[in-house]
Amino acid sequence: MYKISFVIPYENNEKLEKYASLMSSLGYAGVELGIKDPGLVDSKEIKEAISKFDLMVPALGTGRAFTEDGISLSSKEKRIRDIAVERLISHIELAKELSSMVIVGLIRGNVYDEEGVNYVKTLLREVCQYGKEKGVRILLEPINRYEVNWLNTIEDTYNFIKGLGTENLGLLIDTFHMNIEEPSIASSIFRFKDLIWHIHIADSNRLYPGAGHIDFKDIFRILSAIEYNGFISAELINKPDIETAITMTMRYLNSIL
Ligand code: LER
Ligand code: MN
Repeated sequence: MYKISFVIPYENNEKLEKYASLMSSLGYAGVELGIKDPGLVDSKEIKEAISKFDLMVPALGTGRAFTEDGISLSSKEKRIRDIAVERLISHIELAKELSSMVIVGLIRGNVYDEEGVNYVKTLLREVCQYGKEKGVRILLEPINRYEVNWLNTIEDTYNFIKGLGTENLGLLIDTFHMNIEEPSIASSIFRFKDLIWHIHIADSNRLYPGAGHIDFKDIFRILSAIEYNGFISAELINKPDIETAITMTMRYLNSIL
């Protein structure tokens, strides 16, 4: 039995409750939230909404700070790097309330030189230390080359994490990115299994699983072999609409699991 969740961009509780109600009726165990600025949301309200439907929040996504506000840990501007750290710290505060992990994906930013890499190393260590004090784990996500220019493969990201020497930083792997970057999805999962703490699924076209050509049966075979017991969270382009994406994802997973 896998714990399945679904990623939604958090806007307000009305929408959260609407989607959470559908998810819970379909057998989802969690809802993953993409939050631009946790300073602008009420953790109690979110907690109330998700507990009504008996859902967990396995992880909080932080990428909207990058895509919508241009904020990153690798920025040349100290002011922007400071804001990125502040955002991640406030995500950690919220994650503590919701018993979630915090995702570092696009918010790491692009790097063009050693200085950029060093900014991310130093700041990520600080953020992880803060997470450790709060009992919150952080996830670093390999993302494909068309969205960010480094840490594209699981191997590179794994080595980067090991090099940092942190205890509470693990891998979030995403089938959409793996389909582009990994030489073999199954062998990458197998090789780096000890740090895989969270999984995003989407098909090759970023639509719901079953809408493209990723071999999910093969992926689930390897997840079963490594006894993966974390969440599997669908992170999709929600077309034709979010209700259909939520429904079709579970329908497809039920048909192959
Ligand atoms: C974030 O989890 C991700 O996978 C990126 O593609 C952001 O869009
Ligand atoms: Mn992802």
